[in-house]
Amino acid sequence: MERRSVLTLGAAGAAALVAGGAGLLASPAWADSPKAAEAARKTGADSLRGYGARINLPIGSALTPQDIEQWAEISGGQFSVVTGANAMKWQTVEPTTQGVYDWTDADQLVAFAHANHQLVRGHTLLWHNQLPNWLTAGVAAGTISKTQLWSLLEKHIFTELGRYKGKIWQWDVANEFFTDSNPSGINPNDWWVVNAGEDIIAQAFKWAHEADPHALLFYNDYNVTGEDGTNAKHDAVFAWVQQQRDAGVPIHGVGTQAHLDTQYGFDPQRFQTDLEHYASIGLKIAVTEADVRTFVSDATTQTPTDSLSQFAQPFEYSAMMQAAIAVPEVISFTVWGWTDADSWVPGTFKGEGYACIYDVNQQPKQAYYSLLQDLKIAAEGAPRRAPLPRA
Ligand code: 9MR
Repeated sequence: MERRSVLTLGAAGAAALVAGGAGLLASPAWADSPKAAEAARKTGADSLRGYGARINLPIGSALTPQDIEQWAEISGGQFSVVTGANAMKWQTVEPTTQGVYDWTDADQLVAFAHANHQLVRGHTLLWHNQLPNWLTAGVAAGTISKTQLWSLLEKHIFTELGRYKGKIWQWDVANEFFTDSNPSGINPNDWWVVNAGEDIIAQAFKWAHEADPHALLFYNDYNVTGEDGTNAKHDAVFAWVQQQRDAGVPIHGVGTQAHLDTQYGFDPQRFQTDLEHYASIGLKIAVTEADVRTFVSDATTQTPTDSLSQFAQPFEYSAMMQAAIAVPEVISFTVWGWTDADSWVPGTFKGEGYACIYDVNQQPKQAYYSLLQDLKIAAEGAPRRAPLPRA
C-alpha cells in the first residue's frame, strides 16, 4: 500500500504532492502548516483522532451547538476536524435581514475547535437549501436582480471567509448541484442555476480562493462514489471538476458525503475505485458526511427493526474507512454527527434512524469500534503472534 503523505512535509514536498494533477493550481499550504500537524497530533491516544493522527488522517464530525455544549468530551476528544452542521450556512449567519449578521454558532464552533486543537471544515457557501428568506423572497419578488444576486453572493463569501480567514482548513464551496438521474449533470432546476446561471458555481470558487487563498476548496455532493449503483453521478462530477480545473477554476478536492442506507446496495470496491479516480487527476478527497441509516422502531430509541442491519451498519462504515485509509489522497474522514440523539436522519427519512456511531444515549456502537479497529490496525499493524512450531 502506498504510504500516506505526512502533514509535516516541507514546502517543496507538499508542492510535489499536488503536482500530479492540474499543475496550474497553486496548492494552499494548509497541509504544510505546523498548525495542521499539531492538530493531528494532539489526541487522546485511544480515540478515533488518536489513531487517525498516526496515519495523518484527521477524523471528523459535524457538530451542533448541543454537541459542543452538552457532550464536549466526545466532540473534542474523538475528533480532530469539525464541521458546523448548520453554523456556517447562509441562513444561519445572515438570517432575517440583509446585512445583519449572527455569528454566534459559527464563532462557537471555531472557538471550540481552537480550544481542542481541531481543524475546521467550512460548510457550505453555495447551496439551494438553507438560504435566508430575505434572499429567496427578494429573488422571487423580482426585487433582487440576477446582477444583485451575484453581488450578494460575492459579499457573502468575502464576509464569511474574511471573518475566519486562516482558520478554515477546507471549505465546501458548492454543494449538491448534480441530478440523481442517469446520465447525471448539473441540475437545470437548481435554485442557483435558475436564478444566477451555471457560471455562478465557478465564480464562487474564484471568490473563495481570493478571500482565503490558503483554504482548500471542495465540490461536495452525495452519491458521487458509486452509491447510485450506476456510477452516473460520479462520472458527471468527475468530468465537470476536471473541465473546471483545466479552465483554471480553483477546485482542490471533491467531498463525498457518503450517506448510506442499509436498504440499498453498497459496493466498497466501487467506492474505493472512485476515490482513486478522483485522486488520479490530482484532486484531494474528503469523506464529508458519512452515516449509515436503517429502519427503526421509533425516532426516540432508534432500535433497528431488522437485526441484520446491526451487522450491515458497522460493515459499511468500516468498508468506507478502509477505502479511505487505502487512498492517501483522502485527507479527512468526517461523520455527519456522532450521536443518534441529534442526527438529521429521523427528521428527514420517515421510519429510519440509528445512523451514527454512538447511540441516542451517547454510547459507542459497534460501528464506532469497527472504525477504531480499522484505524488502529492501520496505525500499528496487527499484533505479531509467537513464532510457529516447525512443520
Ligand atoms: O444536518 C443538517 C440538518 O440539521 C439540517 O436540517 C439540514 C437541512 O437540509 O441539513 C443538514 O445537513 C445537510 C448538509 O448540510 C448537506 N448534505 C446533507 C446534510 C443532511 O441533510
